[in-house]
Amino acid sequence: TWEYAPAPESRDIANLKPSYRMFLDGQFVEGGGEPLKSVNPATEEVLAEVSTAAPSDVDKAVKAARRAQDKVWGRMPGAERAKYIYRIARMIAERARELAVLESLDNGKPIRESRDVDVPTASAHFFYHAGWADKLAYAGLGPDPKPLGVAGQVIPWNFPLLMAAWKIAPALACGNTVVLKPAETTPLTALVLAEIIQQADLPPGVVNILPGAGGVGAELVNHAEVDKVAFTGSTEVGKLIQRSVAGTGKKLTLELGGKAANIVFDDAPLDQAVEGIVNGIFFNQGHVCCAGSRLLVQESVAGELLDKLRVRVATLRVGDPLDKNTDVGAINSREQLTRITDLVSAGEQEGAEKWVSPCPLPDKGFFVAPTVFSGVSQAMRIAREEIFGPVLSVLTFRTPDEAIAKANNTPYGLSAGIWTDKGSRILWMADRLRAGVVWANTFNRFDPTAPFGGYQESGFGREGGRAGLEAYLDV
Ligand code: TXE
Repeated sequence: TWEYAPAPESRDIANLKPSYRMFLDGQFVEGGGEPLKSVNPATEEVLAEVSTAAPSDVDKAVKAARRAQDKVWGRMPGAERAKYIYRIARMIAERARELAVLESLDNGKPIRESRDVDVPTASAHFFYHAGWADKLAYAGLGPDPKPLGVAGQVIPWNFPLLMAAWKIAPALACGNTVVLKPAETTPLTALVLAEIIQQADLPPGVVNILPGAGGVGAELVNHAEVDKVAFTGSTEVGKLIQRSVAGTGKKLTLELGGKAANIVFDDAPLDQAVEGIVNGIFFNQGHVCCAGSRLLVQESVAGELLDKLRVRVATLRVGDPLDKNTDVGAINSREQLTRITDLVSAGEQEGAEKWVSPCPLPDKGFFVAPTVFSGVSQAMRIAREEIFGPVLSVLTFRTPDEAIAKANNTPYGLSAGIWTDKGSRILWMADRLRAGVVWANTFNRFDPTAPFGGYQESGFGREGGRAGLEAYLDV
């Protein structure tokens, strides 16, 4: 047991307003849709009322983006665009504390993560792409690549500000304009980003941010004047979008779910591996598309590793996202909580052995204690389906070939991890793993210079790195 330290990060820092309006053609305006209430998942209290877009607002935003692309942004020299993008990057960094606290309030993630990962990485993404804006001739696509036009972008709730940065920064660097829809449960930091974009003096219409539920997303991706669709979210909705844009000539990139294998060999430094496993599945409450949700451990060290893992996981503190000592925050919504608990019940019914961290949980809010299932077989739902919560499924293997077969036995293919002392084995494994990202002796590392994206049902297209520019350019 332990005492919770009083939250040193006051929620006042978030500069929370009672209501937020959408950002359309350079102005904050009331949308024609039914306002939504953004809820703090750690307390279940309403944080703010947020205006949402009606279909006519989507149309206005796309038309504003079209005008801005044709007349201003698409004609501006790259070096000029870079100045605006650098300004956004700097302003995110200047307002880092405010953004971090607001993100933790709206999403439920621990302040340490929003402060050390989400916000700085969002800023880094703008810095990195600003550098590309005048160097697109070196993107590898030909000497004079052109922007695609208007990008319709739909993002999820697990990294609200960071996903907005991943989508907006490359689009702008390449000369496209943007209409972005944040997720309905986490619209607040995207709207502060809109404020930053307005204060950075971007020409009206270059970026438009329209909150709303899935219907607004559908309206946006199906708008005839959208040239490029970028989606991050569930595989189910990704497939829907893929069908709906088929035959339209729109370009599409999808970043969908995952069921990553984190593979530990008997020669791995086990204590270091334990830290990587914990980071792999409990970072951001497991609401991570590339989460290391399947631990594959070599049979000879499975017992020892599991003992160490349980001891470590039992020290994780679950609770107030604004407390700097918190390791695991709140589940983002009641719907997600239900999805997680349903899959945990399925794991029990299918006969896996469940171990739950004995940590105390707050009385209010949406929380799940870190859970580890051992004795998991490949056919079980907890080995096949994305749980998107702090729940780890442990399987074993004997040989590297068996590890590869089990790791690749999934319709997904976003990421994987390998823990071993042998460099040659890392390369041998990485070559055979069907995953867009393979981490070796580490996990969940993100950098704007590295392309990120999936194989198979995890989607297609890359975000970040030079490869990411392809999603927003044509020759
Ligand atoms: O996702 P949705 P949900 C997975 C994760 C989670 C499950 C469901 O397993 O448990 O998906 O989450 C918008 N046209 N991931 O229901 O619905 C929606 O408004 C256009 C993994 O929250 O896909 C939101 O902005 N847009 C994932 C966004 O899509 C539509 C992250 C994502 O919501 C739409 C999130 C439609 N028809 C969930 N319907 C990852 N890869 O990281 C909804 N949306």
